[in-house]
Amino acid sequence: MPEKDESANVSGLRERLRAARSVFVLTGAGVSAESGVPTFRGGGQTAVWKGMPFEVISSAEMVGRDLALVWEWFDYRRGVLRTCRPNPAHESLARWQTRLPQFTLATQNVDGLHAEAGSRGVLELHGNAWRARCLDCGNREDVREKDAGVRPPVCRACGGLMRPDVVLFGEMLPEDVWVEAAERAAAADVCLVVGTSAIVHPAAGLPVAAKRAGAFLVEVNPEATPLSDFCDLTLRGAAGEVLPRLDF
Ligand code: BV8
Ligand code: ZN
Repeated sequence: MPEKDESANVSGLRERLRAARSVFVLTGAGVSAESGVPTFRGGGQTAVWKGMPFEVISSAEMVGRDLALVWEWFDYRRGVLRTCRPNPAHESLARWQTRLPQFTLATQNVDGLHAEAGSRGVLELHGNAWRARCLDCGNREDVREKDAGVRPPVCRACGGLMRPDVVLFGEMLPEDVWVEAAERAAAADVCLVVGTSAIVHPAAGLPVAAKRAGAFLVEVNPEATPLSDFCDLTLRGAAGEVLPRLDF
């Protein structure tokens, strides 16, 4: 797309955001790519760990079969995340929240970088890798407060075994978070989809619901996705470069 149109689109969208009553943003691994967080599907490959595709190791079935291995996988993920800081894309979204009457940020990411950038009330559709949840009483604790040598960690409320507080494949999303996300998506007049391959459901259904409810749908992604043809505007670029240009 010629540069002129691109900048016209960007300034047009900036005006639309400035005038928006309600904005809904859905993010995926791509928004954290410039922070050094590996994506799951880059260049057509699916992330594999110890020979297992991530959909296998990150599955409810694996928690039942080998909880220790699931902890090893998330200990590895946290090891990578420990060196990652929010990038300009996270920072822009945190700023937008302070300038809009109704702004909702829903993420598929479990890295906690949106909150670290200052975003409040982030809807963590797939949970958070820094939290553990008790299999018996459901008590939640910050993994950084637990003895890293004890795996699986033990619940300080009831002594039960704990699991990563993330939504694994085959598991339902947290009801309250999902209902709020679906409501806000359907009420948005502008919906941005940033850095997601839009393959994993039901999260990928949110922008579709927003569009069906009348939202102006925008995709920010260097690559096309199954959502692209459904969008009113696609901005082909890196989130850390495109979002700051949309600051209003
Ligand atoms: C469920 C936490 C109900 C754990 C995750 C309907 C159709 C088909 C399948 C299903 C369906 N409904 C349900 C399913 C099954 C399944 C599913 O969707 N499977 C897929 C693989 C087809 N869904 C589920 O299992 C869900 N639960 O349905 O429960 C139920 C329950 C019981 C019984 C019956 C039904 C639960 C799904 C949640 C799983 N947990 N994460 C963990 O992190 O390990 S999913 C995980 O993978 C992420 O959270 C995220 O959702 C997904 C990865 O996608 P992305 O984030 O988009 O990342 P990806 O790498 O794929 O893409 C990155 C994109 O960024 C690319 O497009 C790239 O071009 C772009 N990019 C790169 N750099 C940049 C960039 N963009 C901008 N800037 C850059 N710099
Ligand atoms: Zn407990």
